[in-house]
Amino acid sequence: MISDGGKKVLEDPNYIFAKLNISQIEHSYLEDFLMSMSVIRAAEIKIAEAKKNGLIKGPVHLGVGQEAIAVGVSKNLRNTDRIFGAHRSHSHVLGVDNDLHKLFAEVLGKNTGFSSGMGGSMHLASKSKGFLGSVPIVTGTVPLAVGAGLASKLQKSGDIAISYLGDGATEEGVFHESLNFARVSNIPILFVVENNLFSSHMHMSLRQPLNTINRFAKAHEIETKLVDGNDVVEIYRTSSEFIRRMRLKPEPYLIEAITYRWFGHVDWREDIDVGVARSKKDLLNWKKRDPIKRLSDAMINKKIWTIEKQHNLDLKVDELIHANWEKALHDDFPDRKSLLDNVYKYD
Ligand SMILES: Cc1ncc(C[n+]2csc(CCOP(=O)(O)OP(=O)(O)O)c2C)c(N)n1
Ligand SMILES: [Mg+2]
Repeated sequence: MISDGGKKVLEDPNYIFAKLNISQIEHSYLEDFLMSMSVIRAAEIKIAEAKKNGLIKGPVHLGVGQEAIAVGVSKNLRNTDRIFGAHRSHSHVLGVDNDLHKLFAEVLGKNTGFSSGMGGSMHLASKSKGFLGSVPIVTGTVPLAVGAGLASKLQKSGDIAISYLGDGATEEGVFHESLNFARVSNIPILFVVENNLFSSHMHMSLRQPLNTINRFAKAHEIETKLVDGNDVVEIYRTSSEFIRRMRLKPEPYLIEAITYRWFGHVDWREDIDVGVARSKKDLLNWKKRDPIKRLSDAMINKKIWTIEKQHNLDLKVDELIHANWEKALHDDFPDRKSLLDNVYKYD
């Protein structure tokens, strides 16, 4: 656990969060982080609104509040890396492929989507950018990512694998098998655990003796770091260092990023399926730890950003969302005859 003066820990909603340390990071990187997080946030809010209005048929798992993690990690990745997500993966795919039109088309079931409209929110893929897939089966992609990392090692390409997973996913047996195999085989894989403290409606405290999970990495002799998941710079720095080392010498690493989702487990309501140990007050406290505002504030404080620039960025994001949403809305649904295409096949 990371302590704050010995009193509060990161996973405590009352934690008095540290100011972002943005020194020694290129300004262009900081602006990129701000832009990417803002686009992901706005895209998910658009999806929430469309789900509420009945435009989206399938379930959507939104990661509003958790944007810093994928954005910080993705900055270190290249198209030939092998990235896997899960059921809450809009940020994971947008982190490496900012094609909003394809995401919107996919959740609307249109044939121009990331998965030709056949998968919806929980089956995203963008092979050309290295995002090899996301599926709703909790922990289902973790061993696949290990295998993909092993392939990179055998090919001596210097490419790595990324496995994004939640705290709940660490409670499946295959997660532990994956850690063990990755360790004994020295596989270049970075496990990125987004610990938002909930598995569906259940708080960590009802499922585990501790609210953090990095002890599982330590048990398998995997180097790990517990980070503030709402601090994009800390995530970038930590993943950057681990990934630099992995490319030189294949080895697994694990980042545990403590965060919180603003919406309920699924769909647009803040209060649905949130279960025990999530009060309005906790949510409000976590919103104060907004990763986007924290970065913007830190940049304004350092006089490398202004309120006006922030306003212009917000306008630009709104335009992007609007244009891509309208385009996706007008696209076609897949032809009925194509419904069995791509079943049991990945091009
Ligand atoms: C194997 C399996 N078991 C249960 C479920 C139902 N389920 C879907 S998401 C979820 C919670 C996962 O929690 P976590 O891994 O922490 O991810 P988060 O939703 O918090 O992002 C559960 C139990 C499932 N999809 N797959
Ligand atoms: Mg979780």
